[in-house]
Amino acid sequence: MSATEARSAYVGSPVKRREDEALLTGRGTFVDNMAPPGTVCMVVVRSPHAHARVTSVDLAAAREAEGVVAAFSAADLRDEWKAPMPCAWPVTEEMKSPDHYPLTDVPCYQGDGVAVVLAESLSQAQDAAELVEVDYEPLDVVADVEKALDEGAPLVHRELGTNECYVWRLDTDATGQAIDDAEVVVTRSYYQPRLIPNALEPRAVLAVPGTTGDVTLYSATQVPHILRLLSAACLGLHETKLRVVAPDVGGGFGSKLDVYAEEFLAIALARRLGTPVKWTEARTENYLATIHGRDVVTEYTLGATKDGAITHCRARVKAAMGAYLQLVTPGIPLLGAWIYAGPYAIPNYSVEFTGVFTNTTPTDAYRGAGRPEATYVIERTIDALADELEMDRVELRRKNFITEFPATIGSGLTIDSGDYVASLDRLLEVLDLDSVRAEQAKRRDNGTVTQLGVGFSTYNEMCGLAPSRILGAIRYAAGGWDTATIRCLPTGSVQVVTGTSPHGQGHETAWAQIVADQLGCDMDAVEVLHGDTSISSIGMDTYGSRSLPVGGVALYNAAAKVIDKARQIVAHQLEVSPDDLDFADGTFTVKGSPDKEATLASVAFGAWAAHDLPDGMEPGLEATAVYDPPNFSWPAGAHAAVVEVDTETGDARLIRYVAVDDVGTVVNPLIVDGQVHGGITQGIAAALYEEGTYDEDGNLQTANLLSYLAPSAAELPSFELERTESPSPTNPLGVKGVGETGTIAAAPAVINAVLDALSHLGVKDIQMPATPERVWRAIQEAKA
Ligand code: MCN
Repeated sequence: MSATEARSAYVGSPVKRREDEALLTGRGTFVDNMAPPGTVCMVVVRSPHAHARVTSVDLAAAREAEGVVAAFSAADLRDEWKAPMPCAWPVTEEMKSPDHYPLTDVPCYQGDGVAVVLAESLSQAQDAAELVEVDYEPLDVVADVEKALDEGAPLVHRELGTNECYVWRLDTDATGQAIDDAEVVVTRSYYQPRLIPNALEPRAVLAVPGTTGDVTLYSATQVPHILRLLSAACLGLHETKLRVVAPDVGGGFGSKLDVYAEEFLAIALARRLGTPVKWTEARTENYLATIHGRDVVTEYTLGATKDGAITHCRARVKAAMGAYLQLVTPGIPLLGAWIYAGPYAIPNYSVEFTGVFTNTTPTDAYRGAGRPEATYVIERTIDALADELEMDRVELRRKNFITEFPATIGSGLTIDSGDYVASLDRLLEVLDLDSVRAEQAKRRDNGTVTQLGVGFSTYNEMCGLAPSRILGAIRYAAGGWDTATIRCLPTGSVQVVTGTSPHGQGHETAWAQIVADQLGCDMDAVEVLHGDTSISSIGMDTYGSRSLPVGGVALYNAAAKVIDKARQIVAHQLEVSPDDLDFADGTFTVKGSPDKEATLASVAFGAWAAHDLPDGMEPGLEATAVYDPPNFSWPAGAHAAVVEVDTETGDARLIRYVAVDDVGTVVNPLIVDGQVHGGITQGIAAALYEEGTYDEDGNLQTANLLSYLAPSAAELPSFELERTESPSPTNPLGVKGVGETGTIAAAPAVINAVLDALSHLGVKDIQMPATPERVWRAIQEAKA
């Protein structure tokens, strides 16, 4: 065992999350619970119109109301903004990007902010906001992603002259020759509806002004580092004058990977008024003014030989941007752009994305971001191709799997490792497909009202965002590295500072597992600090299932540096060569003289006291590592859903869900299971329940939890989870990300199962979510 190899006492063990006791006993620290003296509450007055020109804002009555401290219109605050709200991913040079400010006098979606009111209490601010009189001149609206591209459609931003934001292509078959030559071609169109993230804790911000023009911003954010950088730029502040703290954050699922108007407003107004300013989102505001996901139309084609070798895939994607470009809006569809061939060896590859403005809430990252969109169309179309070829759906998948790794795929990237056949085999074993098919056949023969269906989804994905040079090549403004510092304190305790920013993923536990194994100490001795830019001053935060494959590897490398420095110190003190030292379980021993030893804790004390260090060595036992991954992380797996469909009412119920995932080496199986549970649930939600809809006037029809059906545990069976393990050769931990796998895989498995249950009735397509009404209509149409 080399000095830096983990001894695997904690890594791989289902250690309970150290975060949970405080959270489960109500002792978490959430932004809305904070109330420094003098805090005033902010309420944003939002446009009821999806598109309008504000002709006047009368704040007089609001300003007179009890408890009101101040009220401002967009015009009042214009000088606060030194730059528009940022979009960090201009995906093409020609991309159209409208100016976007925290308040506007031309609201472009329902919920766009037009004024703010600040009062001593929240209820006073809410009451006063009702007194703000805004006159609107309504403008024409387009809320539908396809209609927005029609000739003569209303323009979301007249000054841009078009609703087309960008067109982006990746084409290895520009002539379409492979499709022309294919013996069998299947083309299908799909709409993947708008999804509205529902974090347990809504967004919340508290800006506290300091005495030197500085501000501390507490925010329920996934990205304190990015938030500090971009707020400073937008407000014209030195970055050093802004401290951003993400305390306990109750989930985000991508929606808090953003910088929002309310964050900029709170900072600007705290500075202006000299008092802390707090804003907490109401649930309906969450629906209106926090980013949404998906809203994508895709035409997808597979070309194959008659015996089922897939030769070509082609995707034409129209993706709604909503009314503005938030932090990474235009790049989200592209996050799937390299995996439209899925886990299959398809040589010819062609994808084209059109970003489209509509008068709707901006879209951005929502769990899976771009990859669920790709997996859905591939896995639906694979089933259609199998039917066309009269081949078994599972066997068509198996026949086309990539089997040799590393594998350079049609889109040009290289998948580091995997064993897709192993995951599928294990799935079939756990599922016991023969008995499911036997029960299905029995019900079909009997004409039972409740029919049975089984659906598959074999997927791979790219996460672990990301190699910086690739991000640069695709025009993303930042890098994809991350950082960690490990500080051995003189008492033998260990402080870890990470650039990641957990908001439900359990990094405090998993990071302590990794470090304790490497340094050979007790997990309880390891403290993990994060989410405060004054403690962790640089970092790239948490999203894109990157924290373990990037931040966790930085941690591993920092621990290796600490051990190296300690080795130099021990070698000096024991008067041996560093190469003569072994390190295991936190102790250095001299090869051949096991009685000569030094513990890492004693070295930490010696390095702190600094009485006897090698010449020129700095005191202290501490190291920082910055890790830029050489490749993405490539998890994969095979999922199956079994559903019962009531053919009279259209009610589709999931009765089994089996998932076999391969996320490389697993640090904490308990956390990984939890991540997969949550991810699958969000995929099932898209398949059967959730859909954000607008009417033609751009009114959000699903603006609360009564009309937007987020499922609970009661709607779901117990998931049957299994794993195969293909360690990643690109990082020393062998890990791949897991945060999004379930969401990426689940939706097509469920819809394929619903269609399988009804295939004997002639039903070939049902749009997500497969609500009872949609299923019932599909059955009636097939009968007609
Ligand atoms: N892990 C592990 N072994 C692996 C892979 C991961 O033990 N081989 C553990 C990690 O140590 C970490 C957790 O699983 O504790 C997730 O790791 P990773 O896949 O690196 O993902 P991130 O930590 O970067 O989290 C982001 C990811 C994303 S993109 C979304 S969206 C999402 C998700 O995590 N949002 C979540 N999971 C969420 N979970 C909660 N509770 N709340 C959210 O908002």
